[in-house]
Amino acid sequence: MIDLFAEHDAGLRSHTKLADGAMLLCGFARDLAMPLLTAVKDIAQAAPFRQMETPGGYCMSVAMTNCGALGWISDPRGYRYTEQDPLSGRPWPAMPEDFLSLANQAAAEAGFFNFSPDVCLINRYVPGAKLSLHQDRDEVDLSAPIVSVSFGLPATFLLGGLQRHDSAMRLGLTHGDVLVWGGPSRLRFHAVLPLKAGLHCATGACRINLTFRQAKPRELGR
Ligand code: MD3
Ligand code: FE
Repeated sequence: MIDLFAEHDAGLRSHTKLADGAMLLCGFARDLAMPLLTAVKDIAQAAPFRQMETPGGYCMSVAMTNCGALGWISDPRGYRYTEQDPLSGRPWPAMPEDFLSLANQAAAEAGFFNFSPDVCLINRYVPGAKLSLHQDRDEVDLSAPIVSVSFGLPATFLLGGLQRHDSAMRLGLTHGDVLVWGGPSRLRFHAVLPLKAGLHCATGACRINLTFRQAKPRELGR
């Protein structure tokens, strides 16, 4: 039988190079949404989403939690990675196998092999929540890429340059989209515009973003 949707489906999974080292994999994680979002629910039972305080004294509009050997946190003392969730004093929940393999496959698809993240930062956006223009530079080994997976409500993304005031490209991110950036794009500035209200069948009234990073230096011989 002829699959009338094959071409359409392939179109929804196209890969787009955004810049040197920056790749958009449209719909790459779509088929994994249900198991991954179920895992997010379990992680959030052990390590609840919370709005962190910035060193400048603001409360972040995005709610965050982590899984993996390390987790990213912000508090009045600064940004850093910790082995324990400061809310409970316990280690962050383990990173599920399907998180790891998705991140590794997406990185490989973009030309970064053997990506083995030790952190998955989980961001939850409700309407109005945003991330201001920033660089991801709290990681020791900047040679590893970052993989970002979007679920639920769509968001508008700004992809800037290596200088804060460089012009930025506007990008729509929808359910199942995966971004990989590394190499010469690893330190690009980026931002997420305030989320628009809506409902998505997979997440309800929010957007969930998984950001996979290698925060610690890789051990020799691994
Ligand atoms: C840079 N979170 O947590 S992808 C973060 O949507 C963060 O929640 C984003 O930025 C979010 O620090 C995840 C951000 C991103 C995407 C593509 C890029 C940054 C990029 C491409 C090149 C350079
Ligand atoms: Fe970032």
